Amino acid sequence: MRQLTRLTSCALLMLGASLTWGAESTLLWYDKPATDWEKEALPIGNGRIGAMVFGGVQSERLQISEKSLWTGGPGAEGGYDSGLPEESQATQVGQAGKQLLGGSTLAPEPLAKQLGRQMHNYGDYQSFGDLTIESTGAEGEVGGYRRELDLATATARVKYRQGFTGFLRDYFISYPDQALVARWVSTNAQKLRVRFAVPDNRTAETRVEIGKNGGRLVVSGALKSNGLKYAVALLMIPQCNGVQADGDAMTFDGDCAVIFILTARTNYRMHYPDYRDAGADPAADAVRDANAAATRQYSHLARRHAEDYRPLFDRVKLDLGAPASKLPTDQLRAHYGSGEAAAERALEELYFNYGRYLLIAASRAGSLPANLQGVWNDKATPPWNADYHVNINLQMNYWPAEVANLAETADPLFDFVEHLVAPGKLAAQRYFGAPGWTLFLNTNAWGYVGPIDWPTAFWQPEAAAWLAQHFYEHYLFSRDAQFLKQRAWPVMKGATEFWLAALVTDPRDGKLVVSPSYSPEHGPFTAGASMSQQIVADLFANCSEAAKLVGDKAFGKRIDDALAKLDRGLRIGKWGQLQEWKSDLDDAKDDHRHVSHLFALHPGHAIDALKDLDFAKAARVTLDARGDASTGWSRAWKINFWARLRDGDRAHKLLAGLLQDSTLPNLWDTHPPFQIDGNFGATAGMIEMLVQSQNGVIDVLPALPGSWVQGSVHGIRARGDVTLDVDWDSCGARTLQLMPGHDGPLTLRSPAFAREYRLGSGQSSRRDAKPGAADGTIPVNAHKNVPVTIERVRQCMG
Ligand code: FUC
Repeated sequence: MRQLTRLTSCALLMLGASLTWGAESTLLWYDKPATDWEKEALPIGNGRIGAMVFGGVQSERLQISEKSLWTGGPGAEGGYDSGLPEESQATQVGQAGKQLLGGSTLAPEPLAKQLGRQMHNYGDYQSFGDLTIESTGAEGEVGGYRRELDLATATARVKYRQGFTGFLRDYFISYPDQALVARWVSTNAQKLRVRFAVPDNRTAETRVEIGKNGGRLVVSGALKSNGLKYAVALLMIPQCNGVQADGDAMTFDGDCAVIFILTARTNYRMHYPDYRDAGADPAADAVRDANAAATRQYSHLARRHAEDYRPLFDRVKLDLGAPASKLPTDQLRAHYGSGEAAAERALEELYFNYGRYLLIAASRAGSLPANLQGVWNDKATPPWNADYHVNINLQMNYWPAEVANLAETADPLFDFVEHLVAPGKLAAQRYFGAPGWTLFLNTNAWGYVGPIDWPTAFWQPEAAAWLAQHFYEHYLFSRDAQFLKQRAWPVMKGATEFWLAALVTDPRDGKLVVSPSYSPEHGPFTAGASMSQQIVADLFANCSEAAKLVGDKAFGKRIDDALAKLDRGLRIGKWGQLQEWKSDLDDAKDDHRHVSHLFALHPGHAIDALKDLDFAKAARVTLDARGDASTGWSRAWKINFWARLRDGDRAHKLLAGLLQDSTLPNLWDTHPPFQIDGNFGATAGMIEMLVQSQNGVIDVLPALPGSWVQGSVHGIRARGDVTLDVDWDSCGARTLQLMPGHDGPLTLRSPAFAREYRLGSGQSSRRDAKPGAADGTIPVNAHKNVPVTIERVRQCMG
């Protein structure tokens, strides 16, 4: 820990304001400290632990979160039932379903009264507390202030001068060491006081111990709500002597760098129904983590963090040709839309990189998935409990995972969904008398699977089917047969078993429909709303393919029989729109944010814009009617829709709207309030503009906007276990490189390769000219790990 000498720190600081650690496209920076948690503070995280860094001068605040610290659930006074009634509701659900068959509608309120349930001990995601470090050593004017979030190294930094003293502070949260690490360096003596404050909804005991290498502060206790135990351990390790205890705080007065290590643990376990790790002692666990981290020097901790993070982040690179901008990020964002192309491209690159950064920071193996706020929360009662909404939001969080080459970040989602199957089976039984599993609108850290009582949203039994899509998509991208058999298949089969039993025959046309069915947050209740049918069709189609792959013929036959009778939820209505309901009820003046009846376009793929021309046209009519302005996640979804419709300029217009109207100065998406799904949905949408692969063809630059005149993207994943690099100019794709992970045929497509292209494979630089198809389709016989290069022959005249 004693590596960084005064001299080095001095040298670093003398480089002053001109020192830039990262490229513009991977650097958020500001010229003043944050005062607003939601809009200004900067997020760092390792999936399980999150921190918001304010960058204060005299008083630094790091607000800490840990994914499993939830109130409610088992242990809460009055008990917990996962949202499930003791008595079966299957008869009532069946009757409501029958009532709707034939085309009637029902208002949501009476059904919510009958089938909805008040959330009981649902709980809220909690703040872990606030680390405050006061620095009183220096006096005089503050100058050269800069606060950064370096996405390339996942490190937040603060630097400034005060009087004649320079300060430099670094913060990162290490996944391999499960610890927040901070380093405070100054060119003169530092006088610091550090404490950790927890909210008052928990018991708290603070212990401060001073040892020969520094001080240790441990705060531990239990949530009053449910007895969940928590602990935070903070080590203060200066490179020289000088730590003292001061009540519940530690102080330091000395002339050297100071390292802080903060760890956090609870006794939560993601396991239905107990959700407790009986053997865990969070205080001992947090101290163990901290002591283990402290055996390494700061430079070693930083290297281990970089070695873990960089291989994930560096897999993808987007270059939109933006020169470096001189503007701080908040100004860059505020200027967006003023017509300065270079600055706009710069923000787009940065926003794209930020989405990938946020996913790595909010979702790593071994903890809960990214919730509505990722891993960051400063409130006791956050909006929507900072939970897992499963009628779009949780799914959207994971849209970039596969395409942005970050499949590992979906691990927590898979673990979480697998653990929902057990309570989800009870939900299927109690509400439908059906086998398999399901859940409704929302869930929490405690496996909540019942409906709530919010009339316009509570009924969403398609959630399990929608979540199952992520498992099959993971197989399509990875072609990992073991994952398919061992993890995807049980989840998919269970979700399918539920719908095989729960679908009913519609007397209007003899088709199988969902009833009661409720188009998300936008009813009325009907039989066979389009979204319900499209999600079930997507599940059945995936499950039918998977049945062949895992060799479950009997089940495959049952699915195929049902698929033949299933209403696919695709109809064109009287004003040319894609219908939201089976009856033509759509109002052309309606601008509701949910456009769930376009599920078949994205994230489903039943509508192929090049083949299903009528449905694609109807989807356009619907999107035009709904308009572009909306809440954050809704705009993000629309980027994906327009990309799938192959309209790059319109997709870009949506992205521009999101950046202008639904993005905060720290580049977080705002609904409002802050909701992280929009960041992830837009990142995925930008990739959909560049590469698509959902219909058996790897489509290169399917929705390139005119404003992305030239650029390149590296490391994008396509279905079939393929990694792609593309670069383009104003005439479209120029070179395409692909690295297949499996042997077998692939089909690529780009109009730039129409009629003639050059193809080379392996390490050879020879590229043979080939006659191409009129539509730019290219068949490739891929060999595992043998790169393929395709080049445009036609010269670009500008
Ligand atoms: C869905 C949306 C809301 C909000 C909530 C968290 O219910 O309809 O707009 O995003 O999730």
